[in-house]
This record gives sequence, structure tokens and C-alpha cells, in this order.
Amino acid sequence: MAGTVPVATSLKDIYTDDALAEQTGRWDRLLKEFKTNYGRNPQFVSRSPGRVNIIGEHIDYSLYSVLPMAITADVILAVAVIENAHASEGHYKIKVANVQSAKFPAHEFEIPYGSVDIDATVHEWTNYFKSGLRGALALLRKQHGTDFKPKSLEILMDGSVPAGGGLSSSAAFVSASALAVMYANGETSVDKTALTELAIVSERAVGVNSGGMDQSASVFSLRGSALYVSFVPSLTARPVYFPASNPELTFVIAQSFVVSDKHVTGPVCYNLRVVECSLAAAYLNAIISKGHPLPADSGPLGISLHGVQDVYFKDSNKPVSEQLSELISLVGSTLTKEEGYTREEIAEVIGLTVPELNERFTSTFPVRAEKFMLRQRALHVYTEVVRVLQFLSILEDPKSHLDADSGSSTETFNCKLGDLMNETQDSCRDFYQCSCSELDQLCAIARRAGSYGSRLTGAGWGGCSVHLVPADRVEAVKKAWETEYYSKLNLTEEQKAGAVVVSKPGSGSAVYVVDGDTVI
Ligand code: NG1
Repeated sequence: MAGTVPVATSLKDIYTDDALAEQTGRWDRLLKEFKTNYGRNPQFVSRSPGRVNIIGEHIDYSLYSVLPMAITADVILAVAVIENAHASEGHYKIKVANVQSAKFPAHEFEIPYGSVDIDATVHEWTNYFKSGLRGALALLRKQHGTDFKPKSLEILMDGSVPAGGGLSSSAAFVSASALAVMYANGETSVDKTALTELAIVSERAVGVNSGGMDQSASVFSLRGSALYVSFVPSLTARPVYFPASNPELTFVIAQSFVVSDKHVTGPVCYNLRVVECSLAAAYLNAIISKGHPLPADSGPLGISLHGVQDVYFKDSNKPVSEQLSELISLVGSTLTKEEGYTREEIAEVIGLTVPELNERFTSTFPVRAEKFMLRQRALHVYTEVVRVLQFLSILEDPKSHLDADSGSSTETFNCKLGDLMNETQDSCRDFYQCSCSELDQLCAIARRAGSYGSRLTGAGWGGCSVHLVPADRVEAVKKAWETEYYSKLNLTEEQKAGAVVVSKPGSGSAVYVVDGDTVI
């Protein structure tokens, strides 16, 4: 699926039919507002979608494969290059505005040619643009030399992925920004892999030790298919199709309306989990592969639980599923402390002093923890990897499951997929501790009303849930949520309208060249 980001000539190339009418109105409004703001038409629009993760939660930063799909909700950036920006000597100008100007005020930056400063301690919406800018410029400099001079730009953004909702608004924004900067600076054929890799690294500049799932789903996805994303030996993605089933399967996404902001909760939630997985890798490897250090890899902290598998099974030709079962039992017998591990205990086993451990693992982003839950985190990761592989094999080799029922029913196949999603939710709740009571409730309500599988999606601790629901039960599930969950919250009309979305797999990043005042 490598190749270049498509340049669309019609919104039909970007959206599914059911979304076209609404999106055309939204894009026309964006173009109109751009003209009102800046007095001219934009030259192009760069677009990257949010995503829902079907299965494979919190394993991307341990470098294990995941199965997300892009959704219709996205970030669109209308862009014009300013030829005569009157910037100070050695600088260029970036004007960024948002259609929701009250919530996201406009800014104008004069940026020196050499570097882009981002203050990750300040939670400012334009940081995401700047991080895409910084990543894109690093790539442009690699291609054109260090004295490359970026162009001045006018930008207007419209984002429809809810922020903090677990649907990856940040990756959509960073990927769309990097794409906009590349295209505006003359790169009309933007390589998808290069764009994804730079978006992954860029997002880490905004204060989160991000894995690579979201950016990959945002850039690579193809309409009508989920995406199997792998991170080692290098970043690759391939489409995965759902066979026809009876009853037909749909993915329903439901908001919990518990806002989970990774930047605020990072020290005790997301970033802490990244540290715990890296420490679990170092600890486990030190015990089970004595004398064979973990190789440096592309994980956020440079080593990973995947690395542990690579070292331990270096000369083995055991099938991967057996390797994983063995790792799960090794975690059980090696990481025995249910109550967690102190820094002192870990440092001693991995051969560092406590200050060295802090410097190595907790200095990029601060974390707050007395004890690190290595056993539970490693168990979640390795069991989740098994679930992803089982899910994939059911989808790609479905015959025996599809044929298990009499007549045209595919109930067995549907239930198998749903069961794996339910097991993920249990593991996220019990081992990874990234669920919350509201997400647990949404899942329980949906299952009672007919969902095959229900689980949190994305980082968790709030945000969204995803449900595998037979098409003929969607209304019943929605009704049950309304009665048992949403009616008890004080929601605005806008929130009510966006609470539940039935999503078809959408397409990934694209550039749309603007010709005139309207879109086609
Ligand atoms: P969210 O918070 O849903 O965008 C985060 C990470 C992913 C992945 C999931 C958990 C970022 C940008 N995204 O997703 O890489 O680790 O959590 O599976 O940090």
C-alpha cells in the first residue's frame, strides 16, 4: 500500500456516498470563509481522517501490529501560499485560523528558516500544526539541502473529529498539517510512508509518547477496508476486508463523553503506560535472555516488548502463536509481583542506578508512579497480540467459521469476532487499567441489546467505544444507550447528534486542488 498520497479531483474520491452531501456543504463553507478571512481562494485543501481501532489496543508502541480503520470525520486544511508575506529577514510567515474561531483563536507566526519552536508545556491548538510543520521541514531539508527556505502560508482549518474522544483528532491534524506543508512547498507527490513516519515522530514533539497506529490509519486507509498496520521490520500497511456475513456486521462508535486529554493525564495514564511497557521489556529480557541485551528499536523509548520476543526466539523456528503463548507464561512466572515494582527493584535487575533509570525512561515525558505494574501491562500486551492475530486469521481465512452454521447464517463467524473484542475490553479494564466505569457501562448496555463485541477504542480512560453490531440490532442498541446512559447526562443538542455514529471504513489522507469558489 506504499505509494503517494492521492490528489483528488472530486469529493467523490474522498467520501463514501452517504457522506457526500453533508461534506460538500462543509467544504464549500470552508472555501467561502477562507476567502472572507484572507481575501482570496485557497489553492488546495489537505485532508486526513480520524480513525477507530477495531482491535489491537495499546500495543503499537510495543511495536506489535494493529487493525484500525479510517472514519469519515477528519481535519481539512484550506491552504494558500503567500508570495509576498513581508516577513522579517530570515523568517517566513504562517497564518493559522480555525472555523471554530471562539474555541480555537487565530494566530500569526514569524518563524526563522532554521527551526520551529514548540512549547509542549503550553496546551495550545496550533502546536499540532507546528509539529506537522517541523516534521515536514525536516524531510524537505533532507531532500533539498539545509538552506531550504519554506514558503509563507495562509491556512484555515475545519476539524470534525471530536478532541479527546479516542478517534485520533491529533493524528488527523498533524498528518493533514505535514501534508499541507509538503504540498505547499512543491512536493506534489508525497510518499505515504514518509508522511506517516514523520507524523509519528512529529506528534511526539507535542508531549505524548505516541505509537504509530493513528497516523498510519489516517494516511494509508482505503475506503471499504480495515488496515493491518505493522511496525517492524519497517512500517507497512495492508487492507483487510470483511467478508459478507448474515446478519450483516456494522461498526458503531459511541462516545462516553468522558473527556480524556492525554496531555493532561499523560503522567499517570498514557505516558506512564509507555514507560511501564518499556520497563517490563527491560526487566523481562534481563531475566529470560541474560547477557543478550535488547536491540534499540523504533519504540518511543527505544526498546520494546517486541524486542524481547526477537531476542528470546532469535534462533527458534517456533510458530509465532507458540512463541506468544510461551512469552505469556514467562511473564506469569517472571513478573510475579501483582502489587507492582519500585524503581529500586527494577534498576537492580536491569543493571542501572535509580538516577540512570529515571534519565533513561522517565525524562522525555514526566510520569508519576511509586510502583510500576509490569506484570499486568506485559500480560495485556502479549494476550492482545494473540487476539489481533486470531481476529486477522478469522477475517482472512473465514471459510470454516462462515460455514459453521446451517443455511445462510454466519452467527458463529460474527460471534468469534465479537468475543475477541469483548476479551480486549476485559483486558483493558483489568490488566491495562485504561477503561473507566462509563466505558464499561456503554459496553455492557450494548451487549445486552445485541452487540457481538463491545470495547473501548483508542487510548481509553474515557473517549469512544466501538461495537460490532448486527445491522438489524443497531436501532435497539442505540435505543438502549439513550435510555440507560445518554438520557442521564446533560448533553447539548450537538452532543446528542454526535453521540453515536455508524461508520463505514473511509479513505485516508488526500490533497484536493481547488479550482474556483466551490468544490465538486
Ligand atoms: P488515541 O488517544 O485514541 O488517539 C492513542 C495513541 C495510539 C495508540 C492508542 C492505544 C497517540 C497519538 N495515539 O490513541 O498510538 O497507542 O492510544 O491503542 O498517542
